[in-house]
Amino acid sequence: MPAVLNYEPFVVRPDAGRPAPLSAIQEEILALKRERNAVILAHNYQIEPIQRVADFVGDSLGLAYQAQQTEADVILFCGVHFMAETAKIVNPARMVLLPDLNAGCSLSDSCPAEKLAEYKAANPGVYVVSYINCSAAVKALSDVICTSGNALKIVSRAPLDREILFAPDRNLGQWVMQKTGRAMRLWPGSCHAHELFTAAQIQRLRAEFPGAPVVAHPECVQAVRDIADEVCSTEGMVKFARTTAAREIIVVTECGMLHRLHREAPDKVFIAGPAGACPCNNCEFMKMNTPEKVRDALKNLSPRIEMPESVRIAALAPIQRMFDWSK
Ligand code: CIZ
Repeated sequence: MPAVLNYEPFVVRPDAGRPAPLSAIQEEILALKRERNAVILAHNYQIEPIQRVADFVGDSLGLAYQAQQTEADVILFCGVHFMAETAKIVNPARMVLLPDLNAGCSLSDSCPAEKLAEYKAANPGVYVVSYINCSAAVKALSDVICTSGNALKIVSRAPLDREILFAPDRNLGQWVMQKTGRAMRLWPGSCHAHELFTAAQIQRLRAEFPGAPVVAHPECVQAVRDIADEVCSTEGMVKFARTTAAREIIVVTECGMLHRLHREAPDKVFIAGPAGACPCNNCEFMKMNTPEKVRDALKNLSPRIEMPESVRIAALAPIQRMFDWSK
């Protein structure tokens, strides 16, 4: 294994002056947004041109709150399918659009609802804590939902007399067990993008940027989490970047996050964790949303997120419990 980097690192540096003017397509999106009385909610992992036209950029929890509270007629959700579904679950009166219905999630796919139903039937009494990265049908089978930002709090509040099944991310679940001391059964799922980070590559990057703290997402494998200076959700990363005395920060999560961090802490230097020989670890599902598809979704009011009302109502209960326990 080479002792030096085998790629040119992706680095976002402070830039002087004003941001570049909006492109024609971005202007078109903003005009359509007004015409449709739409709100654009974008996840931290979206590409920069989409983040720039969004009304709110955040993590799943922040986006779910925004979706619940909005009075706009249309929610244009720039993220992946389970996130747009969550918006529909919490605010069914709104039309929810997702620019590309194929924007899925490997974590969500690793836990099909039928398999979870079988598991529950074989293990009666198990208390199901599901990471928000799962389908509406899986949420409907869960007792409570959590995000990476509130997982420690949610698991700490789960009934002590029940055995917990944590689904679907085994890495996040393992981190929660380590931090809370609460034993849990872990569903064998993972995020294909976060599992690409390796401790060896992060160490090489650290040697290149001495003094830069490593901030890693809890969906990373334990070897990566173990060498990180901070393990936290994407919103935790924003807080860390704003408050750390360090000027350079190595960011070990999906690459879109660097754009959000750059806006929130413009005086800092952000270095992306690599995926193999690629300097930036992109989730191909998150990147399916493009400005063209965002514009077309607003123009055509399609593709829409719909689900049977029985599933929506069953999925709302564990989300509402998460909201209540997060206060
Ligand atoms: O919860 C989310 O939005 C994800 C996928 C990551 C994070 O930590 O914000």
